Order: sequence, then C-alpha cells, then structure tokens
Amino acid sequence: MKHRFWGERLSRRQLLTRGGALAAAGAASLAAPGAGAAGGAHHGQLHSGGLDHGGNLVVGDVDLSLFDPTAYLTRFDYGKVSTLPDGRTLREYKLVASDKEIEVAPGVKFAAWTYNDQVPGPTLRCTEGDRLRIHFINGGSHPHTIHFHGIHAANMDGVFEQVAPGAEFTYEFDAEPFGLQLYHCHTPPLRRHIHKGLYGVFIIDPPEPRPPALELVMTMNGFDTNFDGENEVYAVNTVAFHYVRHPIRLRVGELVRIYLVNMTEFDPVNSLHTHANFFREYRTGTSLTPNNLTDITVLGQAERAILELTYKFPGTYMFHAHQTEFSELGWTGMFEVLS
Ligand SMILES: [Cu+2]
Repeated sequence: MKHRFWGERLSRRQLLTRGGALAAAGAASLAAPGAGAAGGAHHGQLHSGGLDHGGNLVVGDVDLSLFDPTAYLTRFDYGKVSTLPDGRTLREYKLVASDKEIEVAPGVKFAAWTYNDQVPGPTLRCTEGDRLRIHFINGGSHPHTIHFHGIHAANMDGVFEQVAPGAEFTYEFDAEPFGLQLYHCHTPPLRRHIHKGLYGVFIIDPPEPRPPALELVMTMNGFDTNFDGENEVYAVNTVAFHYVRHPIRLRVGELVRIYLVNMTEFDPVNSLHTHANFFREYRTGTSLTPNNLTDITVLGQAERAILELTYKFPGTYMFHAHQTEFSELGWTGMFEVLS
C-alpha cells in the first residue's frame, strides 16, 4: 500500500488526496529511494511511511555539519564594525551567491542557489541609524542581486543593477526603519530566484534595544523538489521536521522572542500556531507596542512579525503551520520547556 503511488507522476496535492497517504499526522517518511537526486528529478515525491515511525517523524537526519537549523536560530551576523568620522557605526558584510546542493529532509537534496552557502542566508543584524555596506559577489551561474527591504536610494534597491556571474556590487545605505526586515534576490523570474534559496533575515534593532530575551529566527520556507510549481517539502528554517527531531529548549518563565519571516513561494500564505500558549505579536516589528495577543499569525509572502511569549508550565509543546497540509509535509516543531 505504501508504495502504491511510487513512480507515478502525481502532484503533491493529488498525492495527499489519494489513500490518505500523508494524512496520519505527519507520519511521512521523506527518506524515499530515488528522492536524493539533485533537484528531486521525477521521483522527488514524498510517500507515506505509515504509522510505524510514530507521529511527526522522518527516518534519519540530514547532515547537520553542512547546515544546522538549531544553530541558525540564534546566529546573527553583526558585520565588521568600525566608526565613521561623524561618529556613526559602519557595519560591513560580505555576501557571496553560489550554486549549492542542500538537504531539505533526510535524503532529499535540493539544487539551491545560496547566499554564503546556506538557505536562508545569514541573519544580518544592526541598529537603526547604522551605515551598512554590503559587498556582494556573484559566484553563481546566473545573474543575481540583493534587494533589501527598508528605506534607501533607488540605485541601492537591487532591482535594476543586475550582477552578472563573476561580477560584484556594493550596496550602501543607512539602516531604517527599525523592525524585522528581509533581503532576497530580485532577478527575474523572481519566484524562481527566491524559491531557489536566495533570501535571508535582516533585523534592524531599535535605538533603545528590546528587553533581553532568548531570540530565535524562524524563516518559513518550502521546496519544490520536482519543479512542478508546488512545494513538496515545507519547513521552518529549511529542514523538514528538524525541531521535532531536535526540540528547541526553553525555560519556564523565560522571555522568548521569535523573529518570524515568511519566505514560502507558490502558496499565498503561511502561518505559525503555538500550542497551549499565546504570544504578543508585533507585525513587521516596526513598533514597540504589540498589536495582537494571539496563538496564530498568518503571513503573506515576505511578511514578517516579531512574537514574544513565555511558557508557564514545563513540558513539550508543538508549534506548526495551521495549514495542516504544510505541517504534515515538514513544517512542525517542538518546544521542550524545562522547569
Ligand atoms: Cu537571483
């Protein structure tokens, strides 16, 4: 039964509606034979592993030495810091685009385009008013750019100044406004360049920093492993079910701040739902006053929100997309709250 669909050319949605293949609460085995071909090729479909592996698990693990989503959560690139003659802070970053195969689920490879060899690219961080200088080198096989969300001059917008393979470009602007921003390639066809992995999180801190907290970056993304215009794998931070295999450890009473960005292509919206808890939501992070107290946020493409929450009771809690289809295809994680 579980190999019944193997080798058939089915879309993800057809797969999902036939035989309830993946309906068993994410008990999907992504480690399918043949799925390891770069780009997924023709049999990059998920198939049901049945219930024998327990809920929300996949067989094995990805090679975490290449990209570890747990490390990504708390890794911030503040750039090379110096002081300008006028006393302001200058931060210099280097981003290199390249073609690189990544692993989005155990055994499932994806022919990505990356900034600094990872998807998402590094999380760039600065404070409002800093001068930023970003050296971009295109080491990939296609033209690319970096388009930052923020306020800056037209010629720093990464749209018209396409950077050819082997060429370089330096973006320079002041960091504004404070909030949770992002960057991504802006070369047509755009959805292809974004979906291939050329995006990252860009945090501009307010002049007066937010209160101390455990800060976690979560980028919701998806991967079309067989080029049918739909995502076969969903995740927060690239690797399907990573935080089920490796729960995020928190403490009771600890303030947790999540920088949540939606970089999912092909689907109009994505979402995050926290179990047994509510969070304060700051849409786009451009205000220090929350605009919601809720347990679910729904974000369109490139939308983002800062979420703050504290767990009252120890235990293990799920967080996941409330599009259950996404959650069963990889976008599910766990918080392990210690007393
Ligand atoms: Cu590009």
